[in-house]
Amino acid sequence: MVLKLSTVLSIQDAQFDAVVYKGNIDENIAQIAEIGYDGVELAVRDPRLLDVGALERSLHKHNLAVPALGTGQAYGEENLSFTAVDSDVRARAIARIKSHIKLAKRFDALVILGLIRGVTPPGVGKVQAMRWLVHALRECSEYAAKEGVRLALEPINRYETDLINMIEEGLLLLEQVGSRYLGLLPDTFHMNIEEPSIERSIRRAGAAIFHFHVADSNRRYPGAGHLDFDGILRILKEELNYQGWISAETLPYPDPRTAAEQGFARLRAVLAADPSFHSG
Ligand code: LER
Ligand code: MN
Repeated sequence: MVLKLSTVLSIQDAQFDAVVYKGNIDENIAQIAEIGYDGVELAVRDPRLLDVGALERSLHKHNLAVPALGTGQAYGEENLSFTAVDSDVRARAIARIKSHIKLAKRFDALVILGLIRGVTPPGVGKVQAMRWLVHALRECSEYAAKEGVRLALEPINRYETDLINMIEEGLLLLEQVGSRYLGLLPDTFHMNIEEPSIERSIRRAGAAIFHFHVADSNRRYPGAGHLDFDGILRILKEELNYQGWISAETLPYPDPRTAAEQGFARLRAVLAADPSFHSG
C-alpha cells in the first residue's frame, strides 16, 4: 500500500476554523480531487444532517476516498462530550459516535475521537473525568469492533482540553481501554506544542498510529511554518512502515485553494524526494 494524502472538508458550517474547506460539498470535492489529493477527510457534526447519497455520488464522480470522519463539531457546536457532568449528555455523545461509526462503515473510513472527549468539568476531579472517558471509549470500541470500524483518539493541546495532551498519555489510555479497534491520531500542530520531541513521540506511538494529521507550527499548510516534514514523514514511512493516511488539517490561509495546493505540493515534494515514497 502507498502513502496517501487527504485534506479536511467540513460538511456543515462550523466555528472550528482549522479546516481547509467548509460546505459547498460537490464544488469542494471537485477542487480537492483536481489538486491531486487521494481522499477527503469529512468533519461531520451529525450524520443525520447529511445527504449520504449525494455525497457518495460526488465522491464517486471525482474518485476520492474518505479515510476518516471527524466528530469534534458535536462538541464544538452542541456540547456533547464523554465527560459531561450530565449522564444524559454523556449517553448522547456515545450514541452520536455510534452513528458516526455506522456512517464510517459505508465509506470504509475510521472515526476520529478528538474534542468529543470534552474537558474536566468544573467541580469534578480529573480522576472522575478519566473514568467517564474510559467507560465511553470502551463502549464505542465494542460497537466499533462489531461494525469492523477503527477509532483514532487524538491527543490535543492543552489550550483545547486538559484530557490527553500527549502521545504518551494516549498510549496509556489505549492500554486501559484494551481494544485493538482503538488507536491514535497524532497531529503535528498539537505535537509541536506538547511533545518534548515530535520524532521520538512518533516512533513511540509506532503501530498504534491509525491516522495522521499534518499542519505546520502555525497551523497553516505544511511549508508555511518551521516543522521538519522531511524528518516526520521519513519516520512514518521508513521506520514505522506506516500504511495509513496523511491528512492536511490546516487553517484556510490565505484562502482554501492556496492552502490546499501549497500543502499538497510540499507533502508531495517530501514524498517524491525519497524513492521509497509514493502517493496516488
Ligand atoms: C481536530 O482534529 C483537532 O486537531 C483539534 O484541534 C480540534 O479542536
Ligand atoms: Mn487534528
